[in-house]
Amino acid sequence: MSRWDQIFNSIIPEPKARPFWERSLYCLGTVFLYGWKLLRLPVGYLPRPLQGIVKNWTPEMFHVVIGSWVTRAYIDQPCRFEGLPNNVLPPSKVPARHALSPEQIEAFVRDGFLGPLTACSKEEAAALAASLAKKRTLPSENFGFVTDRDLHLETPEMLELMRSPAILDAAAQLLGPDLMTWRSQLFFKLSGGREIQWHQASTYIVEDYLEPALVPPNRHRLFQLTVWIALTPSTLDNGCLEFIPGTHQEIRTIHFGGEQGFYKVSFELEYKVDPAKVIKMPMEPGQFVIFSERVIHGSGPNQTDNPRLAMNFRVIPPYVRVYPESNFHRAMHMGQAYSLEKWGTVMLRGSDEYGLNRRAQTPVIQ
Ligand SMILES: O=C(O)CCC(=O)C(=O)O
Repeated sequence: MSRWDQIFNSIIPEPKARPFWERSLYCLGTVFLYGWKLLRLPVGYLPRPLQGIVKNWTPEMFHVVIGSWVTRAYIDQPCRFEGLPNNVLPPSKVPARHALSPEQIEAFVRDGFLGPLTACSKEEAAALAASLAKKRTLPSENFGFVTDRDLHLETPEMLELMRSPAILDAAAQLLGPDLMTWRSQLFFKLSGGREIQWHQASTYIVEDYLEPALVPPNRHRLFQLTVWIALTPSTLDNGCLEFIPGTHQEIRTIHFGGEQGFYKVSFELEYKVDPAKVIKMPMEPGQFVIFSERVIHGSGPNQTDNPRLAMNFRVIPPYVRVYPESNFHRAMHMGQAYSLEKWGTVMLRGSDEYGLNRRAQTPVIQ
């Protein structure tokens, strides 16, 4: 990334409450960029980070930011849920022990999540938890700094679990037979660890408000699944995952500020939660849940003396482009920026007829 682009990248504001004068400047800038988009002026004249806004923000995204004088925004590129892809694998094509029942598939379409199911034994989960606990304290071989992101690219036993047939056969019945992963993350919530507030995502433009990490052919069809695996017991007291069923139908707005904060940024989802509708999902080590990242989800604080250790990974069909034309990805909520030089997707199941995405070159996974 050029120095010039870096400067523009750094002035894109992370979500938080701001004084009126600052919001006014950002509002004027946003009006300017929306005008550029409406007049269809060539984006090539703009610095690269600003090109991202003009190209990737939808009119609704501009309206909310400008109309609220930069106090609100969409949490991600707006979309509605139009159902599963056409090529999902029928249950008869996977071993009977991994076949989802019609009720399970219907529940996923209705609620946006499915689980818990079982991927591996408690002992296997505990062994992986122990090795990842060490690994996450060292600088990542791919990114060069300590991070919970994408450690599957350098941890064969993590990738082995991600390739477990129980997980991939279930995912294939919701997303189709050909599956790759583009990202993983550890969620190690230590004793006293904070809640993760309600959130949702779709193409992950929420991470830098410039470039979506994922570009599917149709944003409204399901094009990604999150698989979240418990590596230690995940309980009501230590902050198990929580979902609000049916909320994957649309992407909501946020307002900046708020008490809780979302990792290192500060916003609150504009959704009035009815506690009676919240589904809490305790899990045993080795169990997993599959969900659409669009369903509103979060987790409570860890009020126990033991850590709640978990990992997730994101699954896509190979027709979804990942980080197109980027060699750098900034996640403002993590306060981290990742060079994509050594990053790549990893095929998990089936084949890739499209060849749209770079494959990881890490020797460990060849
Ligand atoms: O592990 C958690 O508490 C939150 C996980 C999450 O938000 C996710 O997997 O998308």
